[in-house]
Formats: sequence, structure tokens, C-alpha cells
Amino acid sequence: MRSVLVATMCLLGALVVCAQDSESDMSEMCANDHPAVACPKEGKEDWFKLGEGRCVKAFFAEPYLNYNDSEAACVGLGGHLVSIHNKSELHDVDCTMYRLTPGRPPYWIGLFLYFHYEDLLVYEWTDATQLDFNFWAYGQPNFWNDKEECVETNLYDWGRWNDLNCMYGRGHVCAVTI
Ligand SMILES: [Ca+2]
Repeated sequence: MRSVLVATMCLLGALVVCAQDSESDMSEMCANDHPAVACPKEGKEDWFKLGEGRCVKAFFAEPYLNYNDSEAACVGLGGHLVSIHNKSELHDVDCTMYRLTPGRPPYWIGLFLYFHYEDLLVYEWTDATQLDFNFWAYGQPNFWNDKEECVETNLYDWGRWNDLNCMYGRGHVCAVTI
């Protein structure tokens, strides 16, 4: 019995160390490699640069919006839910969320299920840009219960994508072109 207890405590200890590593990794990456650069676009001074031609802002406050309302909120600000096209943009988005909510809650991003037929799942971005990158979490997308047509991020780890029922309330990340 005692050995089981010790093993369990070691496992818990390892998990805590892993979590601390992940946290400090984000802190370091976001300070050094993906720092907050203010958006140069008029009226978007509290947004941050995303790659070369866009700015990004994370929203996480009640009431948490479903997918369609999140996209509508971004359109109302002159953009769309964020699309992500490479690892550098992914980390820009990760750090934008991290600075607002270091606890890694889920946020909607601009990916949605455009078409499905049996096992074929075809996704598009709400800003109509090309789907040329993905960062699914392990085992995703799983189209669970035939009802998961929208995509959230931060499942299991920073930036990992999961398909989810569009009616759930989530934070959301918007992007605008500059
Ligand atoms: Ca899923």
C-alpha cells in the first residue's frame, strides 16, 4: 500500500513539474520570441501585431459567446476570427491569449467544418484564407456525436485545436488586416 502511495505522489509531483515547465516555457517564449508589439492600425492600438500583415486581440469575458456570435463580434470590429497559417503565427496567437489568461482556457478560432460526408471532414477559415496549416490536439478532430462543427484552441496544451459543438460559450480571438 505504501509503495502505491509513494508512486502516486511521485506521479503527481512529475505532473506539477511538467505544468511549471510549460508555464515558464510560455513566459520565456512570449517575452523573447513573440513579444507584444502594438498594432500600428488606427483605432487598434490595443491590439497586437500578428505576423506581417495583421493584428490580433483575444477576448475573454462574460458573457462567453458561441461560435457564430464570436465571428459576428470580430466582423463588427472589422475582421474575422483568427486564421493561423504557420508556427510563428500560432505562437503569436498563443502569446496573445497567454498575456490575457495564463491559465490556458479555451478560445474559438476561425476554423469551421465546411463540408462533411461520412468520414470526410473539410474545414475552412472564416476569413476565406487558404487552409495550409493545422495544429490539432491528439485524437482531434473527432466530430463527436456528429455535432462538432467549430474549432476551439488550447485543448491539452497551448494552441492545440479541437472540434466542438458551435453552441458552447468560449473566449474568442479576432484578427484584422492592416
Ligand atoms: Ca472534438
